[in-house]
Amino acid sequence: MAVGKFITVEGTEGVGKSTNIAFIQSHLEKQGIELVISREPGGTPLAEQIRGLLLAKRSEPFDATAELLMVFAARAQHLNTIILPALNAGKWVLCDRFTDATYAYQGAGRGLSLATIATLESLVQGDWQPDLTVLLDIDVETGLQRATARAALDRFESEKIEFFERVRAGYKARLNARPEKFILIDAGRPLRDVQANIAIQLSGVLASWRDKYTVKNQ
Ligand code: Z5A
Repeated sequence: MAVGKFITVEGTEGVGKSTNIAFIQSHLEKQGIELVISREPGGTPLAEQIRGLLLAKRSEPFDATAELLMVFAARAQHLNTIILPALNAGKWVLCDRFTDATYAYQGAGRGLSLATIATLESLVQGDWQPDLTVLLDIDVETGLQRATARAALDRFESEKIEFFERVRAGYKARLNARPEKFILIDAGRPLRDVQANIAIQLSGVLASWRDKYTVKNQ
């Protein structure tokens, strides 16, 4: 049986990942693709507990290396108990954030060594990578306005604007290093335009994969 595809969705705060994951899910399911939706950090009960620790505001300063190790601990659990079994069963996995977020937040945002991140990535994933990453891009101020209007801010969302500028630049660096892996979407536009753009670009990628993926009842 063909293994499924692994698609990730990335971007800075308030960029509309949750909203557009629902749209991508509907787009893929209409093609008969069996899909697992998940997220990072999280995706399993244990990894969701780590997520809770990572996102909670606390008085004790959070050491950046401890944060990095917890992100990868959650990822190892998620990858080996949810993502890889689903892909090996021929399902596709659509995931809200993955390792590009670590390069952007812990690398560019916190200033941790990219070489250290690459070492942990290799430990957890080997050379395995997502098949496609949908990068939603928005200017930081607009994104933060959306996030603030939506709900109370968590520990990451409470960072200063300079942090999110570095994160955004970190994502752009990932895109520039491997553009063939990404779809870049201007997420600052009205939702209808954003989703029309996603549909066009995603359809192009699906067409290029057409003879290689598994659909229900095949
Ligand atoms: N993190 C990390 O540091 N390192 C890692 O390796 C990983 C993660 C994997 C939790 O992630 C945190 O973990 C994250 C980085 C860190 N930082 N934070 N915070 P998360 O992905 O769960 O958290 P999030 O960024 O807050 O994601 P979210 O909840 O999915 O929010 P969103 O992307 O902004 O999506 P949204 O809720 O769909 O959109 C926000 C609002 O904007 C909402 O009211 C929408 O209705 C609205 N919206 C969406 N699109 C539009 C358009 N086009 N126009 C107008 N309004 C819109």
